[in-house]
Amino acid sequence: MANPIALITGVTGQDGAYLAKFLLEQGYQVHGMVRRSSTESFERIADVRDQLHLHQADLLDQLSLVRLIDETQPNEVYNLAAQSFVPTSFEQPLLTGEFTGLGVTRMLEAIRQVGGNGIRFYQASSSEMFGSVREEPQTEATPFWPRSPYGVAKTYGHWITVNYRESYGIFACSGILFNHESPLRGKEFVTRKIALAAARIKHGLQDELQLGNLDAQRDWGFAGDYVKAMWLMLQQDEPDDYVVATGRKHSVREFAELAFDRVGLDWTKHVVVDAELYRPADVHTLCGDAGKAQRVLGWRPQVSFPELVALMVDADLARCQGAQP
Ligand code: NDP
Ligand code: GDR
Repeated sequence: MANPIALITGVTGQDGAYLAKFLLEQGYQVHGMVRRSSTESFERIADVRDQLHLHQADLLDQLSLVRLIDETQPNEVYNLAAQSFVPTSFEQPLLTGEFTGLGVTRMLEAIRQVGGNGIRFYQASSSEMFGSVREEPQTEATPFWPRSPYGVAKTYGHWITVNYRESYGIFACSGILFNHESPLRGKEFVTRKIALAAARIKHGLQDELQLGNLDAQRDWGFAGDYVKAMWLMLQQDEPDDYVVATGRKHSVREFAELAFDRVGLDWTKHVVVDAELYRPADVHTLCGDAGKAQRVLGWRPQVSFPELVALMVDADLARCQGAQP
């Protein structure tokens, strides 16, 4: 039998890189969608780039998506591309709505027009949809109350995925993933920001780390574990929606304490709270119940919170070796 074909949008991002590597290991022919840029952003996939088929297209351009599906004829589409940084969504709410919300409809329409019902579709939904949480822990049945333009756009993306499944019989799944991190996480997200700062301070490259809301709590897992859940969703007999989480929450303060401990420093001597980094409306606490993913998919997270912090700090310590101030 020919190798299955997967198409990943957002292949240059954190999850795209982990998923591409995982699918290559499973024997897939992997296609990645990249948008045109004056400088390439392929660092995260540099080690597998020669095994990937990269195509230019953009979530804003319907015709480019139709052409992409037509050219690649995928068995599975993983829609990971999005404007994914919550603070930017307050600065650019319309663009976020276009990429993160309407972009999902454009992908689904391209699949419907070109691929018929044979293509399996994964939508990268988010715990940010729970926002001002109605219950704890959050499950697939917990009502949404998003607290940012990003969360609102993801909620639209979630429901349009459900709607295309119900209306057109597309095998479409929505993975409601809680925060997941790794050494490949973007530097603006709080975990990577802390890990990198701890490493840089240890190496004498900086002295201070400015953070916003230290009391915010998140259910943080490892991205390498979470991409396996995406794939498992598309291997089932029926499409469905799943929460993917560890079931444990920790505060930003705890993350900072552990990260600085890892390099033998006292976090209170280096972290400074900057009110500018507070969000107009923040999500104060998130904690997911992945019981359904465990029961149906047989999925469980493998990396614990302390292991995740250590993994990230150690990677940044190695990157900082020999760096100039
Ligand atoms: P990243 O921000 O690391 O990656 C986002 C990707 O989307 C990049 O490859 C980016 O390309 C691409 N992209 C953005 N806009 C467009 C566009 N208009 N056309 C084509 N590509 C575009 O995100 P993550 O890997 O962390 O997350 C993957 C997905 O999962 C996102 O949708 C995110 O919202 C969602 N999610 C993430 C969670 C997490 O904790 N990481 C949790 C829940 C959901 P470029 O390199 O050119 O910028
Ligand atoms: P989040 O992740 O908004 O949950 O979205 P982020 O790491 O940006 O923030 C988590 C929490 O930390 C608080 N915080 C800070 N955040 C940042 N970025 N920088 C700071 O200096 C800082 N100080 C405190 C924030 O207020 C917030 O409460 C991520 C993204 O990956 C989304 O795409 C994804 O959908 C969700 O996770 C699940």
